Amino acid sequence: MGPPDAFFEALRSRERALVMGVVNATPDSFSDGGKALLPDDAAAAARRMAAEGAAIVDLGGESTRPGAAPVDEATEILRVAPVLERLRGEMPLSIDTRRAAVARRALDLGAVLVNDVSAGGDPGMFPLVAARGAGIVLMHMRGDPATMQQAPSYGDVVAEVLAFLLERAEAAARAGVPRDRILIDPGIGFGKRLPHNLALLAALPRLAAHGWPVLLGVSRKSFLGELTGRGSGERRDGTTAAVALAAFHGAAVVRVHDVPPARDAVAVAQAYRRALLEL
Ligand code: HH2
Repeated sequence: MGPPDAFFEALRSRERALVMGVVNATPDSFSDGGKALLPDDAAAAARRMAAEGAAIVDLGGESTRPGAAPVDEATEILRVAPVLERLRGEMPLSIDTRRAAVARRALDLGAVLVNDVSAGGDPGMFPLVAARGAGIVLMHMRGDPATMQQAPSYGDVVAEVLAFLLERAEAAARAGVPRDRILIDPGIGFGKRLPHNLALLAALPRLAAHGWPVLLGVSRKSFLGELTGRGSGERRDGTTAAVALAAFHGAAVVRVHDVPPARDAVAVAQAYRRALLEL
């Protein structure tokens, strides 16, 4: 339980990265699709994550994995609204959507954050989030999920992603979204090949240097499979290593499917960082 602003207060006063737990009320999400399609199952998963230490739970009704087909607005709302109804007031909730209409319904039902992988692609999104005093995650994606992994290429991936994110953050602020409720996210795996993902992870301090809190989603992603040889059906424990590195290098929020190892990784990373500063 917490007041509606508990998440933003935690973000402001954080000493370590916050953990965002992922609940996908979808049949086709890449790692947990189908597990939480029933509202009671999704709500139970969210409650478990909050108990395990998630500062916020991100609920999605549309898969954005590479190659995923888009779903219509009504379907997306039908998937997420019953879950939000069940969880209202219990924990800070985020809605993972690109559509302002879905975000509106979620904010009506108590969500405090919109996780928008299109960074305000829907022209209604920024005005809505501003009018509600909610927060927004602005993520970089090249193309759209259906096509984004078809030979993405960049000149200077870090410079391009950073310029995009800074422009979107200023646009959201101009539209009236409170500046301390805007987060940026380089969008690991969204229209990026392994070298792009690694360059963006390595550039985390540079991304964070502009003052916007950085959210990072590495959980179980295919770049980890490329590095470790673990297939999509296997455990990708590389997630925990990536979370620790992200937390060490200044990520504000880590978005994960499995909260306990992320929580522990963040605790270790923070202690390590503090010890390093005291050397
Ligand atoms: N990754 C996924 C979905 N949403 N949002 C942000 N801000 N950052 C991310 O890296 C990110 C995201 C993909 O993961 P998942 O939700 O598990 O899969 P799917 O999109 O297939 O539902």
